Amino acid sequence: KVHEKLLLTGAAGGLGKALRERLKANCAVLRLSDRQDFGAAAAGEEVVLADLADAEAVDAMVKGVDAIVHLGGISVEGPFTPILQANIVGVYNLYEAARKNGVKRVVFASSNHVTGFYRQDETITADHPARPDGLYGISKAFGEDLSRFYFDRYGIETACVRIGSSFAEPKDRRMLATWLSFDDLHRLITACLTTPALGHSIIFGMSDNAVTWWDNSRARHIGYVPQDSSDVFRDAVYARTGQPDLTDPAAIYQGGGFVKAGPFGN
Ligand code: NAI
Ligand code: 15L
Repeated sequence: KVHEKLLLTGAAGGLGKALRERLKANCAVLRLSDRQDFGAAAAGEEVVLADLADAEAVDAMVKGVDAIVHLGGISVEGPFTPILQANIVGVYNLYEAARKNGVKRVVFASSNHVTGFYRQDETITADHPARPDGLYGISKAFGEDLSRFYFDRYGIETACVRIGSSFAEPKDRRMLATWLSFDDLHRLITACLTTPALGHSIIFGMSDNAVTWWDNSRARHIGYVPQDSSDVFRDAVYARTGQPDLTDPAAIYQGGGFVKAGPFGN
């Protein structure tokens, strides 16, 4: 077990639930956090409830851990204020707490929506400029920039994992390109936590899908080798979904339906 105490934020969410058991292999103690109650700690776990917008609570959540897997936050497009509080103020509070408490490595759940306005007929690398497809994608781009600053200024290493679509199975045709299995997500996080020199890195979180829009050649040093593929679901997904309207922005851009969400109020 590489880590003595590992913090997982967003533990009550979809990916938090999927990772709770899997991440126990990575650490002696897994500290789980969310703002909503998700039950008691089991053996080898600690539970610390905290709202990411509350700097004091975030400091207490981070104290004593040696690495962080940061999944907590608003995970879809929507009104600005909750995104501002959870994803922008929240990620600042997290890195300030990491700095004050000497945490040296973070895996940050970024999103493909940082680059959602690239087209589905182009392949991009981590060197392509951000093209967020909404307020949510912008908040994740902020997290990527903030974590780069904390690396340059304070030496805190971060992997920004631009997760594609991490669900039990791909739900639609777009997700055949963007799908990341839960086991591959765990493999990817493990690679980020254990690679000797992480630096500040951006990696697209995807399984070994035949069709892809993302090239991870800039992240070879992380040593992530996906073992699952959406390809086994292809026939079933095609059978239950119709031919997409190729003039629909949701079928043109990588971000899918997110590119036409909103506008939202505050
Ligand atoms: P989710 O919405 O199921 O879980 C997010 C968790 O964060 C929730 O349990 C929620 O209570 C918590 N949270 C929200 N605001 C908070 C706050 N202010 N303080 C403390 N906790 C707060 O999302 P999911 O699918 O589990 O995603 C986890 C992370 O991965 C998110 O950051 C999301 O943006 C990112 N991601 C997920 C993808 C996916 O396919 N599941 C794709 C791309 C990114
Ligand atoms: C995300 O960033 C969301 O958190 C997730 O719920 C999915 O919608 C995913 O992107 C996606 O693009 O499929």
